[in-house]
Amino acid sequence: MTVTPDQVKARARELDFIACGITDPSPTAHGAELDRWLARGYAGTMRYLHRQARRRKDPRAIVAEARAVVVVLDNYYEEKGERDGQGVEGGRAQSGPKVAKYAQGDDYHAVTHGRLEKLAEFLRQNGATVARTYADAGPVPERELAQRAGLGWIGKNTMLVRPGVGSWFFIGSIFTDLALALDSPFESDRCGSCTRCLDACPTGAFVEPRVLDATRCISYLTIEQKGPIAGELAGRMDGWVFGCDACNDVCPWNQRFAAPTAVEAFRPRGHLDGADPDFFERMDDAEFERRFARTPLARPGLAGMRRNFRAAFSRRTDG
Ligand code: B12
Ligand code: SF4
Ligand code: SF4
Repeated sequence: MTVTPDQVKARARELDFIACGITDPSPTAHGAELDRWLARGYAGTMRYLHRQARRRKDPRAIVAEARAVVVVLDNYYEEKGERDGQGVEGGRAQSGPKVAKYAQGDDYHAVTHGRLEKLAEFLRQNGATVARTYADAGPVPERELAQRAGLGWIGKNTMLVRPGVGSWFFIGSIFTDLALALDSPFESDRCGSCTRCLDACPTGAFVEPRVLDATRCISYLTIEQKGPIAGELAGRMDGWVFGCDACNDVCPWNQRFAAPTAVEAFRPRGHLDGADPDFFERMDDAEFERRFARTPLARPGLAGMRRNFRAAFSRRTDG
């Protein structure tokens, strides 16, 4: 049985993925950048990125039998979010808690992964004996594979940006032994002279265009890092309590092209509607578990969310 790339892409569209491209698992062109990034300590406590480096640089080592990688984009954008209606102005500190858009709906890992599995099943029905799925988990250099599959360019904020779409999407991939025809890489850089994302970062986390010191990124500080948030950074969090959207919000490609997701499960659930600064201080473990176990907020846990609220509501002291 054979399947064409067009049939795979049509199935991806039926599953509400907004784009699909195909590349191979050959070594990435930017392995040296990854080594330099890790050596400079920009991964902080994300030790898994060091452990996965060899496979990120050479994706053939991820799934030995793979001959092609099917890459999909999963739009999570929704205009109405928890941060709307709370007087967010010019990205400055506000009184309400701000949750990054990608985390306002159901747990995205499950939502993207479930539909990715259906696409993998389609490949199996059409002759694949290997069709392994990855979405934000595993040693996959997702943005580079997506760029190579023709889906967009890597912007100065390090996001994969797609013309006519922007960057409000997750990336998923399927490593398969099907020999599918490959797409051409997306070669141009559409950022031009724009530097909006670099200028907008509240913590100054960009060392240079396309190089992010993750240890200064609010997303890392509120989700990945354990332990306290250093005072110098805590004072700059601008009300973000889980993740951060500042370098995506200002991107002209998002401002012009973002369109609401067709995936119901990504719609905002109002996890923190009406939450005041003491919201988590009053809560015990049982209540946190009951209300947040199936949301992205479960990752930092109750202690982490208390820490995030304290930091996000603290004031900057260095002017
Ligand atoms: C670790 C991680 C983080 C870290 C570090 C982020 C970073 N920029 O490195 C932290 C916790 C800070 C983070 C934050 C966020 N993340 Co994150 N994160 C990842 C993860 C797991 C690994 C990324 C990684 O390897 N970083 C190491 C650096 C060195 O690699 P890289 O940024 O991919 O850069 C490579 C290329 O850019 C290339 N390169 C360098 N220069 C050039 C130049 C050119 C021209 C080209 C072509 C390539 C190239 O070389 C690098 C090495 O391979 C990926 C999932 C995955 N498996 O890839 C998700 C992922 C990148 N994150 C994602 C998201 C959504 C976010 C947030 C928006 C969430 C939020 N709202 O808070 C923020 C955005 C912050 C930002 N500006 O990046 C999405 C991005 C989707 C997209 N449109 O690009 C991903 C792909 C998850 C997913 N499956 O959807 N994240
Ligand atoms: S997510 Fe926020 S803190 Fe992180 S790099 Fe982007 S603007 Fe800076
Ligand atoms: S804000 Fe400007 S520089 Fe940054 S990713 Fe978007 S277009 Fe590129």
